[in-house]
Amino acid sequence: MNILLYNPDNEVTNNFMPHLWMFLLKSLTPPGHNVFLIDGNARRMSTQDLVEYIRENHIGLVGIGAMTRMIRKAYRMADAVRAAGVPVVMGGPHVTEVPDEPLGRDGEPRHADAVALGEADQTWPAIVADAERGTLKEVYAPVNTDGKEVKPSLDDYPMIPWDRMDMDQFNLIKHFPKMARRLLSLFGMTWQSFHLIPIESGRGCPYGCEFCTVTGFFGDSIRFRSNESVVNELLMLKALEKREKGKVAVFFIDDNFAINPRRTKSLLREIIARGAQVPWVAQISMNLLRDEELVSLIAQSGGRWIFMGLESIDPENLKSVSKGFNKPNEYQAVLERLARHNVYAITSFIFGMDGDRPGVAQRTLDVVRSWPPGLPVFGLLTPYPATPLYDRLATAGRLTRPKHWLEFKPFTMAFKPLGITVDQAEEEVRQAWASTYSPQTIASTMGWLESRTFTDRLIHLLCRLAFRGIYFPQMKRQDWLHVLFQNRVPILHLLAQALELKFKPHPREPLSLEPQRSAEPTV
Ligand code: B12
Ligand code: SF4
Repeated sequence: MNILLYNPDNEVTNNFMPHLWMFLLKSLTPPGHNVFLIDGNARRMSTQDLVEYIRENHIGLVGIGAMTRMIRKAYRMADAVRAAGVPVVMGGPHVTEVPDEPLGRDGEPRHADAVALGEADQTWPAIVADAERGTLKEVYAPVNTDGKEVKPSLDDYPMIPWDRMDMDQFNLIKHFPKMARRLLSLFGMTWQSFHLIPIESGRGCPYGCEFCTVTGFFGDSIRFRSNESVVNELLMLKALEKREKGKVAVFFIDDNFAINPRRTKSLLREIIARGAQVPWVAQISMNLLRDEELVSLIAQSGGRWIFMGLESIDPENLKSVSKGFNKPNEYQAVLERLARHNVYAITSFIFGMDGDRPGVAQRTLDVVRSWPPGLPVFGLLTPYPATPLYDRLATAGRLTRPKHWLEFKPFTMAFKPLGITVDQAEEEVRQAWASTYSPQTIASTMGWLESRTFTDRLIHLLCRLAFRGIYFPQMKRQDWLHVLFQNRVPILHLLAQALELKFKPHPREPLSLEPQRSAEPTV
């Protein structure tokens, strides 16, 4: 049977990384089937395009996965596929949280023939077999014979054959406008491909922050892959990058990559010992980054950026969403420790919490400016279905758009905040993005980084220009030209340094994006 796995885009921004679930389920598909993958972020499709694709490729089953914010588009695409006579199975966090919605058991139209609840590693082969026999059930749940939920172990995690898959649609270089590619080649970046690959080394997070779906979905039992399996995957990617004359970076998508610091350190040591370093990004909560040894190993193993949900600079706000383990008075020290090792942070903030008052963006920005530069991102507190936050706000009658996902609008509140109006909260988030990614802020960030390596400066600048696109989508050529023109001073300054390094290379600073050695002593 020919199977299509499809992940819709959110119709607003472009995602920069393929979704792991598609590759994982492809690897877990029993032999004898052909699995096609389409990520709407890389290959935007209308309902008609999708139906044509399905007909041309004789697809017999379509699997659709989506986060809450893409679900509206996912349903639209699913409706078109079903109308063309091909069965649809849906999976992922959203349909697990509200399974009655895709199955039309809530009195609204039905969108899926079947749903896969929770982690589908073990149910997927059964779904494929049933679909082939034409006996799809409505619900597939990972349960044992007593009906108790079973979380898959990651001991026998499959090797995802990245090197044998057609990764063309995920080649980020191809999405760069020609002009940007030419500019990058002046900086020595002449790669044929650039792939950001998602890898999971473990699942689960026990922290239970009120707004987060992870503890409910993956459970508080943490599971890890073996070090060997993760390192082998990295080595395969390194071989792929060599073969393609391209560049590979990795996003460890674990919710809390250092949730068990002893295990994380042992994995990082093995990466170093086996020479499996590639530049990587991971999500780690700030409380785990007090550990100097861990940070040093992160740097030596290729870690470049750490995504941290700082959420708020107000301890009371943090307590109100069960995230009191974040300590705002330690943020600066943690970020400085990372920066000493040439590791930087993507710091995520949420506005609209109960303690927020007008001016919260400015107060946050004032504090952020006193830290080493990173990539701050801002969002509004969003009640995702089946989270404790959703239930609290629903009980208090504060939800203004209880099914906000069916009318998804980015940066739009779905509930009444306490100390600020809906309009003010939305304005705060706009202001935070505009100020953080203004040409003035980008120029001053580059000034701070002047004493850092050329590589650090180049990556900061590229990320700053790209992250701007999360709030101000930069889809067209004119948008990019405008951004480049506005930021011409730091770009030209960096270009001059690149030319200088090319013709008068500095022995201690090669023109390369390979992980640089940490300035700190090794562990
Ligand atoms: C990596 C990641 C990102 C990446 C990019 C996504 C990507 N390209 O991979 C980035 C950083 C960009 C990101 C952004 C956001 N993310 Co995010 N992200 C994740 C994260 C950490 C990992 C996703 C992952 O690959 N997991 C591992 C795979 C194996 O698990 P899985 O996707 O759940 O798939 C399994 C099952 O669900 C199932 N399955 C999934 N799909 C399908 C489909 C079929 C057909 C079947 C049968 C089964 C099936 O089978 C898989 C194997 O068991 C998850 C948390 C998590 N641990 O999952 C959050 C998560 C998905 N993100 C979340 C959110 C909220 C966001 C943002 C909205 C945050 C924000 N405010 O900006 C944005 C939205 C991005 C967008 N494009 O619009 C929420 C989603 C909640 C929800 N109900 O939708 C999650 C769950 C985290 C959370 N805090 O609750 N994210
Ligand atoms: S620490 Fe992160 S992943 Fe864990 S519950 Fe909190 S927000 Fe979710």
